[in-house]
Amino acid sequence: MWLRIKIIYHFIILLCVLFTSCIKKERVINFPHTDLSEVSIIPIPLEIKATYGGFPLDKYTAIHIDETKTDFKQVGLFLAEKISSQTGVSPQLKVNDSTESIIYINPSDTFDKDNPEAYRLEILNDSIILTSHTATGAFRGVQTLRQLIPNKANDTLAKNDIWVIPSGDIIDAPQFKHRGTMLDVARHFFSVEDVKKYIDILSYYKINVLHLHLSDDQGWRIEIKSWPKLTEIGSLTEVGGTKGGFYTQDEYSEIVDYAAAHHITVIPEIDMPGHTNAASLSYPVLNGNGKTLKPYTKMRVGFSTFDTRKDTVYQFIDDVVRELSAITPGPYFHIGGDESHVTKKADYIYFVNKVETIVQNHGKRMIGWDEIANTGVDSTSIAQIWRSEKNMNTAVKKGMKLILSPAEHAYLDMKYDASSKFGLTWVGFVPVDVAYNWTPEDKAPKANILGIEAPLWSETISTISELEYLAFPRIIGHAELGWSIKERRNWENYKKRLADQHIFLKRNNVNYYASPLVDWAKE
Ligand code: TNX
Repeated sequence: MWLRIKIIYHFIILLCVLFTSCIKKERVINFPHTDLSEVSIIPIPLEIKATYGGFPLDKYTAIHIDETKTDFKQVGLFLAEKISSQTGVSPQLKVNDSTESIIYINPSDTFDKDNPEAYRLEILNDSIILTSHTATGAFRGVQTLRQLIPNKANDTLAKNDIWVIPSGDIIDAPQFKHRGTMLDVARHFFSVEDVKKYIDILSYYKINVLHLHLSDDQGWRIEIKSWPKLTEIGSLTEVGGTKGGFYTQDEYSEIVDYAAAHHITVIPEIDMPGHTNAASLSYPVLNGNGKTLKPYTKMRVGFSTFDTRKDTVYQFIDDVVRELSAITPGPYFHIGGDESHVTKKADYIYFVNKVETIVQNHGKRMIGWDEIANTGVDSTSIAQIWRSEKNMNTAVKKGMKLILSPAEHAYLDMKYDASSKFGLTWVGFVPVDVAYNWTPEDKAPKANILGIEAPLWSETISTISELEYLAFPRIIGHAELGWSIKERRNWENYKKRLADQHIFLKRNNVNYYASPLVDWAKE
């Protein structure tokens, strides 16, 4: 029965397409057409075929929205909003008599079911058909479409501005299902508005994971209702002695919802058993390093630890994981686990195994920095590799999945070069080409690689503009590494496409570092 309704539905859509293309005399647009395969798209799609025509986007364009599927409808509304903020024309949301060109957002039951983010974009001279199995796939396709809209109207026909989108066929899907970035809001706090702005730009490049580092020695950043002193005391500080801050649970949910609307999953991280000075300062019962607790606002870490043999500590962790998991729809919980230099080895192993059970009891899958591979974790937990190849190999032997964040390529907090105003240098400089020129798919057996993540630690940055300076443009290359297969990637070609991002970044007031390695386009 359902199948029959679906077949009829698709048949009606097909008839509509045929009908509109028959009754409307196809508009002949006399602009020089761009070759679709020459447009600067990042990440570069899997397949692009140019057909050397053009789709006229103007005030007579409509977006055909399937009203029965709310998630696809949201994608259509998102596209309408972005078109109107970029061009000033608002596409019609219903096909009517004045419609001359139509963008179909087309849910398909059969299209690439195995890859929920796959999409196809067929650009014809009077219609664009965006097809995908899921709304997430459609959302990714919308980002590609946004990148195809020329920055300026190609011309004006009888006072009608027209943006010509080059015609052709794009078939696309990501190589990794996890393409993330981590933001450290513990060393310096960033407001909900800052995080939302970051999400806007990340989603344009098809990043789909935002990992929030919510606690560290210098500050605790998330309201936990059963342990209120974490925010009353632990949130007050940050690096350098300025005033910290925290998200209420409502504010955290606002970030999670905003990310979800951009098809981005949020992963919360509570770093432990080390990196816990702010938590122990709030509740000294948790402390395991035997030292007098003081607020900490410097950068060096590795001195703090929870008392891993105390029941109260596990009661505390259970409450934190429970409250945070309840407001986190994504499947993961990150427990940190790095640089626990003053936790005895046996205590560390005991601790990680107990916390793994707590995380699983709250319905989440555990992620930890690569050190956790040296404990009895089970194969469902995930190791985030930042430093140690040895730990990576141990994790692979255990059958664990990996998130790759090798500092020498993926760390967004490293200085680009000697001119960088912000950033650290412990792994050396990470210029824009070094950030791009590595091959994650060759680092470990592909079956073990869940994906990649570029961390942005915030010891040296405290404003959104400084955040942007370190993140952009390196995160854009990282987005391509996560999405596009190595056969499609090439620095010389990427560099030209990156140069063209200047206009988008400028329009969105993003303070990127104009690296001299790139010949930035002039407007
Ligand atoms: C190492 S990467 C850390 C962080 C620092 C970062 C600075 C990792 C798991 N731990 O605590 O902020 O270096 O680059």
